[in-house]
Amino acid sequence: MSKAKAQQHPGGMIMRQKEPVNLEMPFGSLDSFITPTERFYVRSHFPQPTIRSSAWRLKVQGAVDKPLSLTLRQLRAMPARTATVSMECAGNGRVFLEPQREGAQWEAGAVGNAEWTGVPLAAVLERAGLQRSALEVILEGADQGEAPKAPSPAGKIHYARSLPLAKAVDDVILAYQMNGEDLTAAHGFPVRAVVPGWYGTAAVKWLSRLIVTSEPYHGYFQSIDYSYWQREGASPSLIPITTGRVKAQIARPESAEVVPAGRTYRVHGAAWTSDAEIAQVEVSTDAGATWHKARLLGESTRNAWRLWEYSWAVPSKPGQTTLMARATDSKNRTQPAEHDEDHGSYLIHHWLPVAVTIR
Ligand SMILES: Nc1nc2c(c(=O)[nH]1)N[C@H]1C(S)=C(S)[C@@H](COP(=O)(O)O)O[C@H]1N2
Ligand SMILES: [Mo]
Repeated sequence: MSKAKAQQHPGGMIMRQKEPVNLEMPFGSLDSFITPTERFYVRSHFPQPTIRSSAWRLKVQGAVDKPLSLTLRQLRAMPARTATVSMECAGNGRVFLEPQREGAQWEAGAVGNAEWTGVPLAAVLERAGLQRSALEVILEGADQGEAPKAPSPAGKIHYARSLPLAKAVDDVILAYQMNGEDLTAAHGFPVRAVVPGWYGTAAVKWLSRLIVTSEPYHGYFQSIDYSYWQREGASPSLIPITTGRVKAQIARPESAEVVPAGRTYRVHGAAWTSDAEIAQVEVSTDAGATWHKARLLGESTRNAWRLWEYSWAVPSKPGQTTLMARATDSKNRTQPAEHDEDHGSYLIHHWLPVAVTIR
């Protein structure tokens, strides 16, 4: 594992990249349903833009009757909604792939759960008046840079990502608060999108423009990057990463932890899925040979994670063993034993191993 290579950030976060700054939560430190903002992972592709709230505008353009240019004050004056929503980077867990893949070597901490407050995207679109041809809404961030992978467009591009209209008007929030405080610069000040049940890639930060299109959008961050192969019969088709996959992660014990022999150990972690409830979490303490039901904690909140625990009667005989967790949701979707190679270095939700020493 890349643990030794990774640097510790002053805030107790693991630094995956210095510029632009990319930070991972040490997942072993999970101890609350809501991830404190300073422990919420940061994933940024381009340098963080500096935005003065007085100068900021949200432009709404394209297939709308009335293009808008909203100030932050105008946006904040609209009826607000608050929702607790988990967000996972589609590359979370990449370090577990073999052979090793290009990209940030995330362990288990590119995921978090926060309370977001903002304006429903539907309300803003309604104010602009959608034209009948409207098909998708492109969310564009103020950050920009050169796209890293070929084929790439010439010059600098903004981070941008589209949503089908049905999702855009369903439950997407244009959030200006996270955990009851104004968004921090790293998490998208002054406004970001929150897209419940979808991977983080669609949750555009530093939102500056909404473009309603009548044609499908094939931007860099949903084609060259953040896409995967879906099999239609025998013919794979490249599609953008959208909805999250059911997944459980163990927070403790951590990889390489020494667990006391002959005692009870509280194995615990979190599990999440997309537009369904977590129905069950199981834990294996013998590398996937046998499974035991974990206890789900708290209440189920749609598109937020669910914490869980399992009391492990640790054998009295010293040795090595591997723990795994797997979740199943109310739509009967569960985690695969192996990573699906058609998903490349994304959508990593197979049974992740946690190797420990019993002593
Ligand atoms: N403008 C902009 N929005 C962005 C990104 C970005 O680089 N620029 N990264 C995306 C990705 S890949 C993820 S996983 C989430 C991470 O959000 P966070 O940094 O608040 O955790 O933001 C998304 N929104
Ligand atoms: Mo991401």
